[in-house]
Amino acid sequence: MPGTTSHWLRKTKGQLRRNPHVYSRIAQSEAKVSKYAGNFGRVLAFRRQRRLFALEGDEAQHLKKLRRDGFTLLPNYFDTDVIDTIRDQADRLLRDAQIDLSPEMSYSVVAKRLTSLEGFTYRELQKFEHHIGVRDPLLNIPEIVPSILTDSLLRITTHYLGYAPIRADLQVKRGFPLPNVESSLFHKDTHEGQLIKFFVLLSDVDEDHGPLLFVPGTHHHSVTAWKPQTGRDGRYSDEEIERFFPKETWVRFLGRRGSVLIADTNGIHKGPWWTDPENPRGRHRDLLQFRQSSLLGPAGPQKMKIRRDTAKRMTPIQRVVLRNQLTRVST
Ligand SMILES: O=C(O)CCC(=O)C(=O)O
Repeated sequence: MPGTTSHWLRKTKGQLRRNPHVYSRIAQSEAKVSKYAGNFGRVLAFRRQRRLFALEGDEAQHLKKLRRDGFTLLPNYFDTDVIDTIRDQADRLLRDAQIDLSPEMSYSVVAKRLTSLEGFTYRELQKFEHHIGVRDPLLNIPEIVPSILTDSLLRITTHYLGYAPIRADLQVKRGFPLPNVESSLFHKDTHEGQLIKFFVLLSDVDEDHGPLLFVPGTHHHSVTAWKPQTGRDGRYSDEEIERFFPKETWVRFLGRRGSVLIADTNGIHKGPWWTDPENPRGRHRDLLQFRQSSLLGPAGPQKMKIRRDTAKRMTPIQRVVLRNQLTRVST
């Protein structure tokens, strides 16, 4: 019975998970299987496209750092004018409650506190929801495609994976200063497949305004990276991480809007992290996130809606990365 087998497998993995020496081997093998068995055709196709994806300028250095440390920072990468245009549109859509209702953007639904976020006003959501996202961001904020999905960022991320993703998705999200729960507690996204994300700050972020924190080197599935043990909710406490990775080594993604972080979030991370949610000085944190992964993910092959005219103007690199990821819509 397939259900029983997968339950048994999950249980066994859960038990092995307590042994970092064994589990780091399992996680490393899963990453290789995901790349070379699951995506071999894509790996070969990407190798044939080396010319199109040839790295330029300092992209090779970013890729090297990303492979070594699991993250790389590009401060003040985008003009604030471009970012403000996108952020203003996002603000309008969010305040109009035009929000993404998928499970990934509805923590209250995943935690079974609610059946849906549908029907809530912005003011209501702001009081209880950890973060909310804009509905169909590529369709509703079409500037994102030419302005943010730059060939340069896509070259770095696609080289990191080694193939065009099975799934790519984009979120424009607002995190509210609420007690640190859900993704504001340390976690790994998954280790059963490969993934790479880039994050663009849409609002200025300092220590008090919900930075993302990343623990360098934890994406390699080394024995040490598997030493911290999670609680029942699959999240790690700060104290548990600190036992193995001193606080001073944690990287905080701070900076001006337009700054970019590229990170392999199979490494340990959390965000938005609030030093004092009671005293947020009235601010939320706005972030754009683009993910490329080797997995379909729990939601299955959900496609992003995009206007036909935006899709027509995509660059050859965008076409490769976003192949099979889009539903074209006439407006
Ligand atoms: O919103 C953030 O700062 C990080 C979100 C996160 O944990 C993730 O993307 O996995």
